[in-house]
Amino acid sequence: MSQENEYGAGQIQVLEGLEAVRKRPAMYIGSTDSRGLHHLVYEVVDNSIDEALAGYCDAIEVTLHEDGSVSVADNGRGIPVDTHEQYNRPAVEVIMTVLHAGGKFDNKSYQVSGGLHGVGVSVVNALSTELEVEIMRDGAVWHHRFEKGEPVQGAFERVRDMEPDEETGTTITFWPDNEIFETTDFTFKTLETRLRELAFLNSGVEISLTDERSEESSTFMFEGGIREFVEYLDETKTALHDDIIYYEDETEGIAVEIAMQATDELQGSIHAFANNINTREGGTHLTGFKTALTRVVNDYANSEGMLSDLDGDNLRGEDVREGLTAVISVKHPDPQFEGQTKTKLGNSEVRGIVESITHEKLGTYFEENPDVATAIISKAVEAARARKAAKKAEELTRRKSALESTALPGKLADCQSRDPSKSELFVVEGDSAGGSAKQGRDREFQAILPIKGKILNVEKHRLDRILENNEVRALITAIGAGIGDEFDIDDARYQRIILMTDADVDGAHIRTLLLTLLYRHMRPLIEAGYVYAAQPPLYRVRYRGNTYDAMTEEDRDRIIEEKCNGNPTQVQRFKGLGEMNPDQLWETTMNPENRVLKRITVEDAAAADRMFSILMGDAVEPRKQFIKDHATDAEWVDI
Ligand code: 0RA
Repeated sequence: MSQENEYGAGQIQVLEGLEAVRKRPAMYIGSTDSRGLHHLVYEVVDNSIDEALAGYCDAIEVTLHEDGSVSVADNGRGIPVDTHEQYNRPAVEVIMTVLHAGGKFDNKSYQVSGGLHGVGVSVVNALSTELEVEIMRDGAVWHHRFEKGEPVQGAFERVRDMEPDEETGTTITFWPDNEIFETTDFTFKTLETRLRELAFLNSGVEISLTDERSEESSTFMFEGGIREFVEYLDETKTALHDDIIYYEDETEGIAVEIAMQATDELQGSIHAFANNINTREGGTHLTGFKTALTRVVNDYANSEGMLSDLDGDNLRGEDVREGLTAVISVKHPDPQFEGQTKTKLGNSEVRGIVESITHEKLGTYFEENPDVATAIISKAVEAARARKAAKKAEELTRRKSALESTALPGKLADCQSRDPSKSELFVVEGDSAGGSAKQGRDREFQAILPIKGKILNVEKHRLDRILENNEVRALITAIGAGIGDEFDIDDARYQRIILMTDADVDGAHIRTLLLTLLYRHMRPLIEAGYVYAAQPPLYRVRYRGNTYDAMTEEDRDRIIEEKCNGNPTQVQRFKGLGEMNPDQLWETTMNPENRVLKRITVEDAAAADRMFSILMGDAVEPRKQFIKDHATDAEWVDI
């Protein structure tokens, strides 16, 4: 084959590849909503993180520009600019246009790009109207430019010599294509959370984020790595020991790092990562850790005779993990991701490796720090006692409800449908709103459960106490899928659970209490996307026989301006759901044709855990601060 033919074939392959990405973007980046949009940034940052893991880069700067573009700059070696033999084009052009080309250039031991949706920067390029790259390497500054993934003819150039004191590196700037993405508006907080996490997971790398639109900025650099991650997660909690337990090891090219701390909380939170990817579905690293943790704690407790109160029983894993905050991070040369969302680590060898490292290092730690071991075990024994008491209480409730003619709570106005996929449960604050909702609903598929007053704060009580609360019990029975370890989502009687609370501070508080209960004890409902917040309007504007509902003050003002020429006939403010008559409630908030529901998602489990601990825990100052920080943007209902 002649040189020319080869070039032609390569060119065609590139164009076909880019076209495939633009035709089916979701296949490459998961989705084209806000989540997919933010993935573009993560994809580019992952390439810089790879440079850092290879030991050549220690600073990454992400900038959101006013014109909607984002740049990611690093001080790595710079993307190669020499001519790629096979393609007869600059290597940077190949990396930017050929799917999965990035990793093939360099034999890296761990590569994070190429992970979850890790498809390489070429995908970001294909999904951008424009992409510019500036490279400092081989003594010069180089530029190249692309449009919708295709190189702009003549745009590759050597701009100037590098100054003697200039650092090598790469800056990639891209403009996401608004014909592909539903939104191209980046959210500072979303990026900040992920970049902070990356900084924890890759100690010593400085990662900064600057938003030129709002002049917000953050810089993260953690010498202590995941130790500082645990400190951060436990910031508002009371720890049972000062030092963070930490160990690391490398076996057969697989690096394992674990940090943990026991707290007096009732909730534990273990966050497992593989090659910087949050493995929400767990996997072999998590299993190995849990197995060894339970064994080490029981071995120590037995040898010290600390389990005499448990009628000869051993501690269960869940007892030991109560109040435990842990971060597990493994880096693997060839990670296998499985599960529904590809966030479960599948490599079978990892289980034994994590298990034996934990067994050895944690065992030694306990021998050397008997005070810490004793604190952790006392807490676990307490948890085991409560677990046994809860079991008894639950059996009692079950027996009781079996005796009653109907197991469903009396306050529930159930729907007629028995098809969970069509059925909705409105959990409504207060009896008066509950009454309106019962009258206004479509009883075919909408059930109403009124909840009175503030429900129990489940963040502060164990399951035995939680089950004593009538409001909580009514909700559990109405949903019908059990609670805690016994929870089975297949038994859920509704696939939409809609929290309908007033649009005021009390309403937000009740919603948060309900969300805490769902998040802590029925989390699969949230993960399956079954949980929603209703969005009742705040204002009703009338003008010349028409009515318009507004969700916010800005909405109201816009309507007055645009629909009423600045002169509304009447503006009504709804103070609470109870003020709406049944028809209004149906029309504005319940009727599937008109209503706006907000699906509750758990974007980031670590952030959600922290949020619930802060919002529902004992420490007052951080809560005040949190609410002050988030009061205006209502985004915290999003978990
Ligand atoms: C391929 C090979 C080499 C570096 C890179 C790619 C690279 C890619 C990106 C993307 C963003 N920042 C980056 N930095 C480096 C290694 C080249 C060598 O051996 O010098």
